[in-house]
Amino acid sequence: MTDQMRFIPAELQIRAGDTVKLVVRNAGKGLHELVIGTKAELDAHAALMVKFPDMAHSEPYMTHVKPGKSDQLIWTFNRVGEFEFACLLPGHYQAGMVGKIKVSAPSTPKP
Ligand SMILES: [Cu+2]
Repeated sequence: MTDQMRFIPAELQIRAGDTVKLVVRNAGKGLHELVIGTKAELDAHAALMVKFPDMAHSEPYMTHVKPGKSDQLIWTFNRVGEFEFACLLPGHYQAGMVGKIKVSAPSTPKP
C-alpha cells in the first residue's frame, strides 16, 4: 500500500479452492486498509465510510495496517469470478486505491 493510493501489485490471479495468505505492507505514512469483496459490496461499504468516517469495522476479510507495518490476511477463495480488494478509508477508494482479484476454475476438480 502506498500514500499514492495504490496497491502494488494491483492484480492477483488465484485458483478457486486455494487458501491464500496475503501479506500486506503499508509503505506510506498514513493508515491504510485492505478489504476483500465484490465491486458492489465495496462500493456500498465505501459510501458508508464517507458518511461515517469514524466507523470502527473489523471483519475476517479486512485488515488495517499502520504506517510502516505489515499484517496478513488468510482467505480461502471458494468462488470463481472477479473480486476486488480496496482501501475504504474516506477518499482512498475514490482516489483509485483498489485492485482486482481474478479467481479462475481449479486446474483439477477436487474429489
Ligand atoms: Cu488507503
